[in-house]
Amino acid sequence: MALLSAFALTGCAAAPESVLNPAGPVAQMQLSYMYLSFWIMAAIFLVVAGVLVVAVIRFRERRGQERELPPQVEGNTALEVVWTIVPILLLAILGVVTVAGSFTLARLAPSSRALVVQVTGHQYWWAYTYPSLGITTANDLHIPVGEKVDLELTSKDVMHAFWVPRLGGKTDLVPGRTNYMWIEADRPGVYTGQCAEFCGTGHADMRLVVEAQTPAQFQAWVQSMKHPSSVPASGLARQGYLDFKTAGCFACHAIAGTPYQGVVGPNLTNLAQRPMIAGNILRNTPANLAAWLRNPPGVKPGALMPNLHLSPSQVRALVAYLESLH
Ligand code: HEC
Ligand SMILES: [Cu+2]
Repeated sequence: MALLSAFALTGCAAAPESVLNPAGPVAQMQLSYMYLSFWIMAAIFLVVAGVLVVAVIRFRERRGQERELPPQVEGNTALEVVWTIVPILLLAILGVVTVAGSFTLARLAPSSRALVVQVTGHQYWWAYTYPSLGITTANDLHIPVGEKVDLELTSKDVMHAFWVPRLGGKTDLVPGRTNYMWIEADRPGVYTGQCAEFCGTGHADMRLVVEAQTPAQFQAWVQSMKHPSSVPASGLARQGYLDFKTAGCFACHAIAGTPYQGVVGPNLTNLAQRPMIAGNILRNTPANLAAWLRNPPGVKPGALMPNLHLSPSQVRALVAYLESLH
């Protein structure tokens, strides 16, 4: 009983990543298929369990019957036909509905209408490029609410899977090919998810954050990404800006508005605006940034940003610089 109630208690969370709590038309449609198959299964269960209970009660052994063998029945054409036809019909219903739904979901809006985001999986973080807006960011996907967003998904290294349960089902990111899906959020909010295809040591730390914003907020974000202030004029942040080069960060990271154009690691444009860092496992605070810079794989096992053995003053300056990026 204790074990069973433990299972029941898992339902007590606020359900931020539950497919039963959809926040957009794709997840809503997929949930309706889950209910359809659930109710079909529930009906089958009731029929089978009901027949079993009736048989157990009606044909139980009665007093005086102990020695008597009941009539031995075998083969019944009518029954055989029924339990062949009924499952075929049920599977046909499920098959037609889900195949039709899959085609609907795979049909992308004409690219002139929908916002396109190229999603690239990396061990262990997400890159997002908005080709029509000329913006690249990482780990923090911004979308406008009430708008269809076409995702073009691929991978730089191994297979990953994009899964934000409240917005839609999983789609794999496969190196060398592009998969498509679309999402849409009904309400503003932050929707979280998780890489859903084991991709290495840091797999569980490869989390997804989707910020659905009102069109006005989204436009403001786009403008801030297109015109970032990335080159501090003075102070500790200025020192950090220079250290970004001397410490070699620029070899892997790009920051719009600077000469730094590395593509190995996440784009850091407007990093201070992001709620989280390191594949969305740490809140974006100065202390966490400093801990990250001191030893990335120590903070996130398997992280492919090496420990660069920075001096404490370099860390201070780089944190000041990164904090100024908004
Ligand atoms: C060899 C390539 C490489 C170098 C050099 C490098 N990084 Fe990184 N960096 C990465 C990778 C890869 C990640 C993603 C790690 C992860 O989340 O798994 C990352 C992540 C980060 C993040 C977190 C970003 C986010 O969105 O989660 C910050 C901040 C960062 N690096 C800053 C720096 C700074 C500052 C330097 C220079 C001192 C630097 N990096 C040097 C590869 C590099
Ligand atoms: Cu992954």
